[in-house]
Parts: sequence; structure tokens; C-alpha cells
Amino acid sequence: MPNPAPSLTLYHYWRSSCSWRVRWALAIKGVDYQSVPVNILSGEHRQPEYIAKNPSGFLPALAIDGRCYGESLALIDWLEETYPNPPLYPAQPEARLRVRQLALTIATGTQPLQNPSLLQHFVAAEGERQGHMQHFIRRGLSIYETLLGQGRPGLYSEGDQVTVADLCLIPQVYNALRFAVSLEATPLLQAIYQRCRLLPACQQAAPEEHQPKTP
Ligand SMILES: N[C@@H](CCC(=O)N[C@@H](CS)C(=O)NCC(=O)O)C(=O)O
Repeated sequence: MPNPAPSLTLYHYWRSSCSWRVRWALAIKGVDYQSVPVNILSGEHRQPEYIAKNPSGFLPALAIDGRCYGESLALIDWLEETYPNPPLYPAQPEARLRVRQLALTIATGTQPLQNPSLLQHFVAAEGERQGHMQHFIRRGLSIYETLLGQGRPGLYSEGDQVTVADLCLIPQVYNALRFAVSLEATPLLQAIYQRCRLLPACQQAAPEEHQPKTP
């Protein structure tokens, strides 16, 4: 008898880019999960009840048969290993390396610099936050664009198949637009963004599909 499918509960916030990555991976793999919204704006992610589930206090977190784990890329890798089809990495080792380099350019080099917890700590004046966000988003996207130019983009960031790189890129570009960062200087990633936004799995995972009816 095959093992029963694990029961999954995703703790996430509708506008969190890291949450969108995992929602999109779940949608691509066609995996069902229970959805538990956690409100970053009201500080629910800093309450003891959530910290007990994910000690970092960051979103998202995924409970697998009742045991909770954090870190979006680790969660996506678990999904990839548990539900290999369709794959989120190319088969060839150097192409996999390019995908990881792109994904980490966003996941470790760009997104963390925009976190509310970091901004509250280091950028005291509310009015300076937009400029800070724009600076680091522009920098991250410009590096990504250069890497695309040196790599093997096709319809998506690596070839013609959606990979983990796209799962990181698209939510970050959404944030760029939200914070009025122009994409004029990054045409390759802009085209990939527009193409991905038309994909049903990407749309299913997008913030507008998860925005609570009442704030
Ligand atoms: N490395 C973590 C980062 C998670 C993360 O930074 N999540 C953001 C939302 S995208 C968050 O929860 N921020 C809350 C805060 O900064 O207080 C991951 O990939 O899961």
C-alpha cells in the first residue's frame, strides 16, 4: 500500500513574496493544503502561538502531518522531492546551478533587505523607507538581469520551463511595481514577469487571490 498523502497546512500572508513562492509551487504540483492566513500588519507573526510553529517568526511555514517547518526554499525543495512532477529544476547540473544562483540572488540578496523587521530596526524615518526599498530592489533586479544575459533564458528564467528561479523572481517584481521601481532597465526579466503572470498556477498563488475580504 502506498503511503497516504501528507496533510499540509500553509501559514502565509497574502502579500508576502516568500509565501507566494510556496503557494505557486503547491499550485504547480497540484497539491491540496489547508490555508491559514497570518497577518503581518497586525503583528500576528510575532505572537507566541506563531513563533512556536516557526521560531524565526517569518512567513511562510508549512505543517506536514502536524510538524511545522519554515524557509520557503527548503519547503519548495521538500515539495520537489515529494512530488517530482512537474519538476521545478532543470535536469542538467549546470542549468540547475544557474537556477539556484538566480533564485538566491532574490531570496538571500534582495528580499531580506526589504523585510518590515529590518526596516523598523535600521530605517527609522517612515519617509525614508520607500527610497531604501527602491534602492535594494533595483540593485537585486539589475543583478538578476545581468545573470539572465549570461545564462540561457527562454520563455522563463532558465529555458522554457518554470523553475524555482521564476518562483522567486515574480513575487519580487510584483513588489518592485508596488514600490514604483521601473522595469525599463531590465527588459529580459520584465518579459518573463509578463509571461508568468498569465500562467494559471501563478495566478492561483498571486496575492490578489489570497487577500482577505476584510483588512
Ligand atoms: N528566508 C525566509 C524569509 C521569510 C521572510 O522574510 N518572510 C517575510 C515575508 S516575505 C516576513 O515574514 N516578514 C516579517 C517581518 O519582517 O517581520 C524564507 O524564504 O522563508
